[in-house]
Amino acid sequence: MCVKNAGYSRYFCILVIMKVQIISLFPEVFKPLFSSSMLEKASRNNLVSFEYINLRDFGLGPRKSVDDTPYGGGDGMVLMVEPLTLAIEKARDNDPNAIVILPTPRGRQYKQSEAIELARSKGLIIVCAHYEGYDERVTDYVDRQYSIGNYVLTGGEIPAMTIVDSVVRLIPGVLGGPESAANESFQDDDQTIEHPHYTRPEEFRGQKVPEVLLTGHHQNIRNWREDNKRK
Ligand code: 6GU
Repeated sequence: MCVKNAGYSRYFCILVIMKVQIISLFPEVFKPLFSSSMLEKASRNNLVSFEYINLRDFGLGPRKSVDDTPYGGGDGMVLMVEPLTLAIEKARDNDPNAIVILPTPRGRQYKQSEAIELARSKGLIIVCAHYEGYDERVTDYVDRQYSIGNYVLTGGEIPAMTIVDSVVRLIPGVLGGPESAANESFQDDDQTIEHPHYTRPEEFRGQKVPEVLLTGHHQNIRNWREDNKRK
């Protein structure tokens, strides 16, 4: 990206690279998504890089254990604080200014406004917890905790993918045209949903494309699009 330096009539060109480090016991699940479509193109163009840290590498003892039974009793296993913290510290050593994110149903609701804010960062570290949960003491080593909705998933991988996708597409140069990111859903206030879209054919099984979109009348089309946002 090239920016004009205020006061000097010069342009400075900077390579915009966002480094995304994912801490997970299942790093392989990310590869199909991150090596397809928009995300693949973004990494090919050096707009983003993906790196994986396997939590197992920080497991304790000869069996590389990462979890243990919960204090106080109950079902399931809890990810131990030490392997999680060591993995986060390793990722922070690689990128000291990165924002550390823990996807968790206990976090605050993830919204487009957060995606916009995260897209300004040069580095993200996403910690995918699993099993019944994680030792709460790890939260001292993270900057943000986000939930992606009011339901429970088995692990942080799908929320991590959601966050990465929503952020990377906002990095300048990732989307098609200059207006793509500006016009779209949720842009202003986490509320507004973009208007519906149509392409060829004009008629499919009796369903017609709204007449106004075929007229070429730009003001009427703008009005129709404005009226057909979901608010
Ligand atoms: Cl971020 N994690 C898990 N495990 N479940 C969730 C979630 C996160 N957000 C909604 N449900």
